[in-house]
Amino acid sequence: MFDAEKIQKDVEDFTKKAKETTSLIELDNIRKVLFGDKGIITLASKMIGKLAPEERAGAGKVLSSVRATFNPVFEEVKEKLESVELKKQIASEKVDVTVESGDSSVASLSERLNSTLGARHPIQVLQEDVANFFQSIGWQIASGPEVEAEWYNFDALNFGPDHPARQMQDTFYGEQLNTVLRTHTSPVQARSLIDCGVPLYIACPGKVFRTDELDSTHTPVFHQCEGLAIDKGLTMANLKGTLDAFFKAMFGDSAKARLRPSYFPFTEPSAEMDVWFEHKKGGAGWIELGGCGMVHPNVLRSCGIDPEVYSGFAFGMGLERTLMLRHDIQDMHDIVEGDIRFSKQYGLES
Ligand code: FA5
Repeated sequence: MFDAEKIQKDVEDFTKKAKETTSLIELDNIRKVLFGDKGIITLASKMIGKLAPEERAGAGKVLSSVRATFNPVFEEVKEKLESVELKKQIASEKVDVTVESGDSSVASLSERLNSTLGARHPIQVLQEDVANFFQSIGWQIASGPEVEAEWYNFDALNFGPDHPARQMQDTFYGEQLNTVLRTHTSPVQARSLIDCGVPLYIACPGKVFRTDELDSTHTPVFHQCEGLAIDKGLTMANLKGTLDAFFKAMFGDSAKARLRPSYFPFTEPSAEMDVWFEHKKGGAGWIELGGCGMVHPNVLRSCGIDPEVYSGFAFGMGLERTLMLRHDIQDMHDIVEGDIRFSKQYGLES
């Protein structure tokens, strides 16, 4: 039954309660008692259709009038309470940068700032581990530009203009003539030989780009580390020994290197390099990590070095794949998506 008097009385009572409340939650509960799915006004509105036609207009007016009583009060109180809540929140998040630190631990700093500390990305940490190893054996760390001249990325490395090997690495070409996003870290070999001359021992970790789709083992933007050693009398045995020592530093004492014949325009002979290492979950085996070889005499000549006097070796490996092996990561997406929870598994520093 549509009881206009009772509806008006109820709405008056709840409007009074709304005026008096100091809580947004309670205010919303009051609204629900009137306008929720089974609220007084909602049920009354549904009843109108069942009234005799001559009663409907009157009932409609009653409902409009009680809405006009309640709604402005509700909006006004809501605005007032929201502004109070906001002020409280701002006050609670205020950081007093002048407060002296009683405890220098990272956790308490994080608590005081009321925020979450980040973590370094494991690829960044791996690049530093790799650089530290090569510095520890007396090599220097070199770098080069990511937007690279085609000459350094290909020509200086013995890829002729129509050499089919240019298609081996799917290249992003720059808008500026003869520029590319470097497809590997090998152009740093040529830059360093020209800039520094010989003898030269360098490692070059850095970002590289290829038109590969992102999937569980590929990403279009990834990292490599190049190694280059040029001196008098260097041989494949020096390459093998360097890789053995490097893999032990990266994967533990039982790790070792294996070379399998391959082809790169800038090395002759060339090899794929595999690492033997023990998996964290148990078991051990060979896994391919990158390419290597003795630097091609044409590369030395391009850089003004006499290949009759100097020889040397170079290698390049993918750091994302190295990280996947080292930490048993199954999917490349985890490395590139930038989710802080992924980086945090490796701690704040490692
Ligand atoms: C090269 O890039 C040569 N510059 C390596 C080299 C250096 C050979 C010096 C000889 C002397 P390759 O195209 O195979 O080689 O790439 C090397 C490594 O990069 C691969 O083994 C793999 O670990 C990694 N890699 C290649 N493409 C991708 C990709 N799309 N995503 C992630 N890692 C990749």
